[in-house]
Amino acid sequence: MTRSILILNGPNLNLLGTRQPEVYGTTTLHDIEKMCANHAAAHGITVVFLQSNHEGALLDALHAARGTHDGVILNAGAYTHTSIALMDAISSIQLPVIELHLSNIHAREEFRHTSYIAPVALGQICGFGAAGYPLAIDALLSWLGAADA
Ligand code: CA2
Repeated sequence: MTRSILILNGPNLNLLGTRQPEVYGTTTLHDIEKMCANHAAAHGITVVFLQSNHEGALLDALHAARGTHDGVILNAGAYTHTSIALMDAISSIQLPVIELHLSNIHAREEFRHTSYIAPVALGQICGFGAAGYPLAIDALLSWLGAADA
């Protein structure tokens, strides 16, 4: 069966490439979506790319991922640092979730050092800008391959 990965992006990430290029770069979320689609095609897998500014919509997408996708790449944006609800959802869906950030959250303000996602994620990729997305796809595919073996 063709593997399927959900790539979920949280609040304000729709603004990528339009503001704060010194922090987040000039690549837009649409560019990242195309990059992920190309990467997925090269690996013969399916990716579904979603963005929402609403915590509930992100929760619904995580719940729906169970039985639909093999794993999730999640850039939860600022909800990373606040959302116990997202943490609980990740714990409950029994899917591998990679936490992703464009910036190195550990090198930024103290409040960004706390992640409610990290304790329930498979792992975390941060600080590599848009390149982190294909890296996360590779990491997830590698983990899924090892889990199958
Ligand atoms: O580095 C990341 O990917 C973050 O998840 C981005 C979040 C931030 O709250 C996290 O601490 C780290 C913010 C996304 C906001 O993106 C914008 C992009 C352009 C202009 C304004 C906001």
